[in-house]
Amino acid sequence: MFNSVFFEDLGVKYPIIQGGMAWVADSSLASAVSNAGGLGIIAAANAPTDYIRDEIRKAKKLTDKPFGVNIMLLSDNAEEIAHLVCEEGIKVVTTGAGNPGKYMELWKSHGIKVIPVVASVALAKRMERAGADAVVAEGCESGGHIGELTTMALVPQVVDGVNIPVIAAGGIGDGRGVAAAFMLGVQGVQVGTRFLVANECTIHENYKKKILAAKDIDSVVTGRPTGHPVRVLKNKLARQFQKLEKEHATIEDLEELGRGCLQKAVKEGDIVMGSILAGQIAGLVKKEQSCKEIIEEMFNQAEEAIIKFK
Ligand code: TUI
Repeated sequence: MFNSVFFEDLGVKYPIIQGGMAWVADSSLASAVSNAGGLGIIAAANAPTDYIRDEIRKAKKLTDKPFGVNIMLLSDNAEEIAHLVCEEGIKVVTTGAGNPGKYMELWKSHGIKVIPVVASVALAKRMERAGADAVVAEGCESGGHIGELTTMALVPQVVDGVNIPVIAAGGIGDGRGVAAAFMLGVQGVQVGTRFLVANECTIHENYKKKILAAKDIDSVVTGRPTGHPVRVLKNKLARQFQKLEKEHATIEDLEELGRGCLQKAVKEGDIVMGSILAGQIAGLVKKEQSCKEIIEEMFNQAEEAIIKFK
């Protein structure tokens, strides 16, 4: 039912992209998603270039299906990663937290499909003009760095604003969300939070437990004063951020507090003083499953949701 020419051309069975979650989306998760018929993504985040090269090479051994790399444009080594994906013959690049316009020609000349993640119609249009193959329209229900608009408001406006395929992201955690997104006119969905608890996701057990225990109102946005709003689950660190922000702390102090906090949560399982990036849909995520089970369940449920209205 959810046939998408864009994903078929990529050789991807289900129109689903796994979110490029910083320090989470490694070769294990990306290859499992790709093997399950979705499009797995390795997140470059602000990791060292050599580490990302190793992850790409590991993923190539773990899957013969296409997978992509997400480039976080605020990273100091974004330019190096932009060249690395060309050297490694990566087929799909997604980008986040900025405008990838300056790399577009390079990637197109290497036959890479470019899918920028956007949070506004204006950037979607700019990306289309620059040669993007599709865009992910990401609402502020998402975890991590976010824009201003909700998925429900952003996605149909981006669909109307561009002629390239649009993929919806933000707040999609089960088949009902997939079905709803397709009603808005998209060709696919991007899912992050649900994959945090996938069996093949290598994050610390404490992080997974925190997601599984989350309620609807357990996420909060910090970082607005720095110009980089980030959605995280509430904990002591998030409360300290909110306190400093209320006191109009300097950007340096806020950045100092946040340094290394994501890795603290992901690797060490520090869920008190680590950053637990997650979307608002965390409250819906109640069980650990394989990527195959997650994807098949989502699309079966989406079909059922739509059949109900026929
Ligand atoms: O990028 C993401 N999600 C992320 S990146 C990240 S690492 C990070 N940590 C702390 C601060 C900043 C980054 C964690 N999660 N999602 C895609 C996304 N892109 N959401 C919003 C945007 C975005 C926002 C503004 C894209 C472009 C933009 O403006 C660019 C322009 O020139 O208009």
